[in-house]
Amino acid sequence: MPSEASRMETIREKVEAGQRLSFDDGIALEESNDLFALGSMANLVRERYNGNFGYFNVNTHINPTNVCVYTCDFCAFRADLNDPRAYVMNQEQIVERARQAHERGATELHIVGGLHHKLPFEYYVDVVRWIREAAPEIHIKAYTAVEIEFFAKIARLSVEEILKRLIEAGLGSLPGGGAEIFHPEVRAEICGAKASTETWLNVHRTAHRLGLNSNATMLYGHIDKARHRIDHMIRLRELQDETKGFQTFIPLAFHPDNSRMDELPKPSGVMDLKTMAISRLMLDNFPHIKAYWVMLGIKTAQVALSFGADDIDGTVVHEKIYHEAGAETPQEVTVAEIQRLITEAGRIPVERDTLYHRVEREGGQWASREHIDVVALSGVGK
Ligand code: V47
Ligand code: SF4
Repeated sequence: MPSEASRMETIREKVEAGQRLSFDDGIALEESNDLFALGSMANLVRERYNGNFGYFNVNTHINPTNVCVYTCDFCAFRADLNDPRAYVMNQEQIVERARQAHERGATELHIVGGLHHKLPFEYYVDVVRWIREAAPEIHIKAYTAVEIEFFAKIARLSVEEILKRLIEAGLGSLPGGGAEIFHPEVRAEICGAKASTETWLNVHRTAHRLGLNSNATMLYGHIDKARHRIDHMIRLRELQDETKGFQTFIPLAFHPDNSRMDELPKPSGVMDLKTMAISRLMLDNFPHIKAYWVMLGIKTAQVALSFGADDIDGTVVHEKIYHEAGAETPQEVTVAEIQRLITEAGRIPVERDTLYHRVEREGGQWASREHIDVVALSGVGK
């Protein structure tokens, strides 16, 4: 059995040569506590793809309803139909939120919610249409693969038909939620009832075929083990080889408060940075890795810019899913604050839109300019 040092040296040689890392390499990275080695290798790949840029965007969240037929063990956001916390946003509230976002100069609305027992599919189409009509220039990144598959069930339509209806209403891309952990040992345990791994991957495959880009997430730091996380990344990497439709991978740190797993501790700072670095190293065909400051905390997200991450998400506003689960981060950070955090981390802040076009602002107006080119992905990591 080679020593840890020699296993890490072999991996470093592969990373420097742009070669793909195997499942066993991933496990070796997970077993290493050499945070500097992990960080420096991840940084190499990060700079190869994204140079010294640190991306952010100006966005707002909408969670149209918290009522959910599913009962994922980690979720503190969901409510039963008759729960006093239960809500469904109406047209006026959605339109008001879109107007506020427009006034703040947001380029993106991020929409994720519960799967309501009684609302028809038409409601979810209307949400997209209301926003499109109220704020036509804002990109609508809406509905996880779990929601898409639920719509297909309630509307008795195929996933492709659902996506086409939403695109027609104004959908611009899919967020990465609902992936959790793909490995059946964990998925069955924490969220067995909702869309299976195969369904999640197939929704994204279909979305990519229809021309939508999407993101992917992984919920870590609960009952997951190293082998589950590496398996998760490899499944995503394989789909990305096939479609090239993923933009960003977002490792989501588990927040236990108010969930049915509240006896578990939060993932540590070391785990957060290791997971970020390993994601960058394993997902060699993903252009971007996001350090989502809302769940990581602003300080860790800033440090993560040297551990493989090139993006820290947006100004956010109105985040509910993590704040219900005990996130102590603020509800919003200003553009000036985000720019300062990125600059202080030694990176060049670049405002991007959802599809990674550079955003330029003049007075109260903004415009998306050229696509920010990352190194051509073809051939890297093969
Ligand atoms: O799938 C729920 C997670 C996800 C908890 O695409 C929790 O840019 C931690 O889709 N602790 C939904 N995580 C959020 C989502 C997302 C988030 C950020 C960026 C993007 C993007 C998409 O939230 C769920 C689940 O994995 N989640 N509860 C919790 N207690
Ligand atoms: Fe429902 Fe999503 Fe919460 Fe699961 S994570 S219970 S699907 S809202």
